[in-house]
Amino acid sequence: MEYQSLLFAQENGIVTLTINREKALNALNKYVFADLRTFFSEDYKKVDGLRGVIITGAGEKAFAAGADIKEFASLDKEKASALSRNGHEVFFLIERFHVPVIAAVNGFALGGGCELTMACHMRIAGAKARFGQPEVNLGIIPGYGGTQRLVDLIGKGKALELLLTADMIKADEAYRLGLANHVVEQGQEVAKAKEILEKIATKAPIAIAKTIECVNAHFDKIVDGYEYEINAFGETADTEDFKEGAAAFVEKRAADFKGK
Ligand code: DAK
Repeated sequence: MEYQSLLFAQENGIVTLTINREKALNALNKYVFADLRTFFSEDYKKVDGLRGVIITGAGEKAFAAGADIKEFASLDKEKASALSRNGHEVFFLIERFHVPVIAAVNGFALGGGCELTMACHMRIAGAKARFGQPEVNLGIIPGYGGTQRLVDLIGKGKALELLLTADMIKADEAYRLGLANHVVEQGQEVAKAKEILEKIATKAPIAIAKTIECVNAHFDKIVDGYEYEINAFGETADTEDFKEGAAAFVEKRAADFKGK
């Protein structure tokens, strides 16, 4: 698959998307958003046996140092809101994706870059990763879900501190706060993400997809997450994979899940 601002690679059902704007520290411009939308709404269907996606940044310095400041500097209110809505739609596609998406954070993840990591299901931080929401330095607020997902991930008090001070935090602090799932040696972020995705790939695909849906339901202000889980549980119990999983347990062998 060919993209303007993303590099695409796949191996054993695991896709790696690399934001490829190294000279601009992988700042998220309209092409990055368009490419992410294309992959997460359409192109993923072309990947045989897709079991996980990794998003990372090109080079050694940045995951993504924000939305592209040069692109949004001259927007009026309507255009800015439209752009924000577009970003939200793309990030919801990622957050609601049916297979796990992991951000391999290889450097700066600031503003829109930090928001992108938070739309992913997990974050693996390299030792040089830096997270922050510096929007108030520019006279704006986060426009791609940062005021919401940061609170969900680290709690109101710490989220407000980061959002209001615009402080950048290091990988260890992100781990301590629960923003990063793991901190690894610099350069090992993608490898760690692959290790996690390969483990998940041995589980039943429908159960994985339903688990993601249920956890997202917890944060949905309209949906009752408990009701959602009750229904989703019924659906997983009605799959061939559940029969296979139970049989494999009794027969003391590894399950061979088919995603049915
Ligand atoms: N956008 C565009 N270019 C960027 C960029 C960004 N966010 N960040 C870095 N670059 C470019 C720099 O301009 C520079 O380009 P040249 O001058 O070489 O052409 C190149 O990347 C290298 O950057 P530096 O020379 O600054 O590198 P340093 O190592 O000295 O510093 C840094 C690294 C990450 C500390 C620094 O680059 C920095 O402070 N970058 C900006 C961080 C930041 O404030 N990011 C934006 C956060 S606000 C919206 C929705 C959402 C948002 C906005 C609007 N709407 C719906 C309208 C979200 C906004 C944000 O993300």
